[in-house]
Amino acid sequence: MIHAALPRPTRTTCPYCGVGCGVVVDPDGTMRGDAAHPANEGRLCSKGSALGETLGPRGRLTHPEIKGRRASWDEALDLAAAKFAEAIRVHGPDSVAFYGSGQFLTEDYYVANKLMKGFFGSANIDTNSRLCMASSVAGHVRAFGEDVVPGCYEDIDEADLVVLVGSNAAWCHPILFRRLEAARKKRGTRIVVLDPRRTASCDGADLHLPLRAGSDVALFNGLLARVADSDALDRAYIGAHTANFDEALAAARAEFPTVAAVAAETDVPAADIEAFYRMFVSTERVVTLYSQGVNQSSAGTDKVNAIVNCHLAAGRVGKPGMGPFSLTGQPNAMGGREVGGLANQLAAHMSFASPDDIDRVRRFWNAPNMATKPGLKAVELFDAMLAGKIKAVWIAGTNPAVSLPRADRVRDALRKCPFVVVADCHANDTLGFAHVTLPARGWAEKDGAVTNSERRISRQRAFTPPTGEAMPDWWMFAELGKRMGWGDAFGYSKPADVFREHAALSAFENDGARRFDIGALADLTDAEYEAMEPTQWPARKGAPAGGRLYGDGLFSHPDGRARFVATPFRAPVEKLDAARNLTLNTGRVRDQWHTMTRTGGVPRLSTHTPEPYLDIHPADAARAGLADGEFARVESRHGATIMRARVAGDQRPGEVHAAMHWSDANASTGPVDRLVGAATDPVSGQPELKATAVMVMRQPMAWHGLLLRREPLAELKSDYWCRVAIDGGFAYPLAGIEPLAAPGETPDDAWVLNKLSPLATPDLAVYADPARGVFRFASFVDGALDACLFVAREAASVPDRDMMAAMFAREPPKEHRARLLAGVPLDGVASAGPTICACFAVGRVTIEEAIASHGLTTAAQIGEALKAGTNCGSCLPELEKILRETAPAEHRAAA
Ligand SMILES: Nc1nc2c(c(=O)[nH]1)N[C@H]1C(S)=C(S)[C@@H](COP(=O)(O)OP(=O)(O)OC[C@H]3O[C@@H](n4cnc5c(=O)[nH]c(N)nc54)[C@H](O)[C@@H]3O)O[C@H]1N2
Ligand SMILES: Nc1nc2c(c(=O)[nH]1)N[C@H]1C(S)=C(S)[C@@H](COP(=O)(O)OP(=O)(O)OC[C@H]3O[C@@H](n4cnc5c(=O)[nH]c(N)nc54)[C@H](O)[C@@H]3O)O[C@H]1N2
Ligand code: SF4
Ligand SMILES: [Mo]
Repeated sequence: MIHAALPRPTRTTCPYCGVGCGVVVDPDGTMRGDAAHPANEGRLCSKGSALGETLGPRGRLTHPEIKGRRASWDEALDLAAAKFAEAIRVHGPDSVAFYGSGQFLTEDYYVANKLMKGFFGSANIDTNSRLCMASSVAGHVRAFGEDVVPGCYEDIDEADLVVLVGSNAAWCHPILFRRLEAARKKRGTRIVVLDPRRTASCDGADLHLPLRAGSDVALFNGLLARVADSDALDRAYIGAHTANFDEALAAARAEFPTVAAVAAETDVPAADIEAFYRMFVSTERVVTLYSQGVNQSSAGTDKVNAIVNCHLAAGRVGKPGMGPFSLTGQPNAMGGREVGGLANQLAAHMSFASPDDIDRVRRFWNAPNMATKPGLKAVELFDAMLAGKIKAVWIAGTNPAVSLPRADRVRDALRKCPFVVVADCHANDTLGFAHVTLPARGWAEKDGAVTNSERRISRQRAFTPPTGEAMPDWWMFAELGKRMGWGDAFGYSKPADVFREHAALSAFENDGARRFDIGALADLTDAEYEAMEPTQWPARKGAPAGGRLYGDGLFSHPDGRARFVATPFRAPVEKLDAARNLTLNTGRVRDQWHTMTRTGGVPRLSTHTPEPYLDIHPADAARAGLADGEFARVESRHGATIMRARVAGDQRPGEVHAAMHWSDANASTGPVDRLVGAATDPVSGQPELKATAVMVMRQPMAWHGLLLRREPLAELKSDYWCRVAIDGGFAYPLAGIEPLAAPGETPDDAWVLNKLSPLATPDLAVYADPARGVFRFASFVDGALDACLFVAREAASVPDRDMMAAMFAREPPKEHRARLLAGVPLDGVASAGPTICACFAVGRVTIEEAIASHGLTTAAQIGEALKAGTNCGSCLPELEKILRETAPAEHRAAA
């Protein structure tokens, strides 16, 4: 455990999802939810609870490097300044770019945006928010005239119906989902989930519509027509506060005159659609929560507007318990939008579409080279790089070699770029393409501000000394600016300096036209900034801060009216054909964060979903001849990989799903984005990450294996491998396509060892049964187990991973080698099965045994018996599911 360097508890904010939970770090390093933070009132989810285990030196970058050689900060930054200056001088400002992140703090983001747009003279700064929030931003601007989320978290507490669209909040926004569950208990809030997959968020929902990928617009167009035909239609509101209703309704009706037409497009039974429409129409307090199933689509902006249209038609925006509510992904996705950190935004909710706005920002910054037009959006940016048009790029806080679609093409682009700077805390796949690498301070080391999904600004506060020579991103960008000759504009000495300027810009010549106004924070003293409590915007000088927006029906468009937008239905861009007959959907698992640079090494977060699975419906699996646990070769137009199949009815037939988390650093599968297509939404530029046409074939394997080691390996000579963090080391499930020996020959242990060669130790115990093709090795250092390897022709002859991991954790002495090689558990070691409760490390087998032996029937009883589910509650949906699945038949019939 890392000890905090401060004598008092530090109040900070969780660096993962957009819920934005407050965290308290005690001087002894223990962490707990901040009871005084309005987002979480003391709770943390499984990832938040394991934050302490993500800290430490493993994998951290400690000093700047130039082409792999250690360099000083001065040397590295001078080189970067010279290269950016030269590119701008020779090729113009649009030949350089920044690619940043919603995991920047607001101060990092502000300085980067100011440098690019005000001083370089280009708007080529884009961020991973293009892959995340861009469609919501564009939808808000179209409908409201400004990128504003009207509601607050209290609306979830006060709603009678919550519609989750393309959101697996149970796993991705767990603490908010807890609030929804609490509302359900308290006021009977009903829940409808619209998601092609049956996810953990469906457990306990009143209705799940497993709609065809990409068909949301059809469903909401149908709903608009239904609202128009019902008492829910608010004619007075539409007349007083909106425009374009008739056009939008006519377009919706023309395409989807009947529920049957909607059913045909969405592939959901008409009766279920009817049920959803009835609930929506008859419930005034409706919140529609949406996330990446909406945004990451070639029709993402239309999906947002189709949803907003329905809320506007019923006059349900910005009022208690009602409204469209876009959930932000990253901890500071919202802060990035405040500073205007996307290529098509200006700053502080101002727009390139307005010459007055451009001039206003120019004057405020005293900018010598103000950009006057939008820059390249992420997918276009990397295309331009591949075309040789980008001469220098600075990448920070994101891992595009893994997270951008068509990842191989992105890697080609990076290879082609003459000068690449990567600033990161950890080694990652993108780092391999850098000419200059810069060590960034991480969460525990860094001060600044983040804004969550409900517009609440919270302080992130440092509580440990920096690792090595690591520095914060705002400092790096400011140093770059200074070295390029703009010392006055970038003379910040601390985050508070940057924050005050950001707040002042938000209020600059802002007569109320821009709802984003935090002028009340522009004069904070350093001490006040240090002590700042979570503050919801707007926070205008002299006015009370926070609350809902647009409840008065006055929107940000110049005429004060919201806009209905006609949203003709468009299907996903990649079409299926005879070969590529399945749609690949991608997303997240409960306990991993993005490309796993932070969560991937934590045992407690690795057992819930240990491997990069391909989820597939039994009917599609049968067609491919695939059984559960076997391997599948998955091919798209952009790439191919081999994954382990997980066959389950949670998938829609015709659609498969894989997680976005794994990379070359931790699995042979590499990033799923190698397969994913890059069709973009025409308005937002957000890529369609959830609908790529793929073919899936069974991949026979000639052998299977399992390797356990104390230290991780960079690479393994095995057609399939992945790294699973376990207590005391790492486990690697393995499989190979080539037989262990040539036809007619018998394999031997030397061959096996030579091929995989991961056990370099003289003290080796070997068990070999060449005839059966079974080989087992255990290597010892100082008389204790250091590594072991099991290889066999048949998967069934490889011992169980969880059981072996439990054994490995005990560091068994050499006396036990016979049992080890036999794969027989040591006394008292049993597999607990996949981890369900990450907080108390309780496995599924343990839970099932407790249910059976004590006759448990509720999650609360499981909590009493095993503590499972009693801390963060992230696993409660899964506990309920296990209870249902293990309930005696007569109970199930009654339920
Ligand atoms: N555990 C965990 N939590 C996270 C993150 C993480 O890495 N790990 N990342 C954070 C970030 S940055 C983000 S952006 C959020 C994302 O949070 P979510 O958006 O909830 O997560 P995803 O799994 O990407 O996608 C959500 C759902 O969209 C569904 N979907 C796919 N296509 C469609 C469609 O056409 N229509 C509809 N209606 N649904 C569809 C998928 O099946 C999936 O269940 O999570 C945040 N929280
Ligand atoms: N197929 C598919 N692809 C997707 C998605 C999907 O659903 N499907 N989701 C998309 C979405 S919504 C998102 S948000 C992206 C996320 O994708 P990425 O942003 O690429 O993922 P991360 O792993 O969070 O990368 C963050 C990097 O920043 C580093 N880092 C952390 N803190 C700091 C800091 O303060 N400063 C610096 N300089 N570095 C830091 C981390 O070590 C890590 O290497 O992926 C997108 N890609
Ligand atoms: S819900 Fe979990 S991941 Fe999200 S901010 Fe809260 S503790 Fe962090
Ligand atoms: Mo995201």
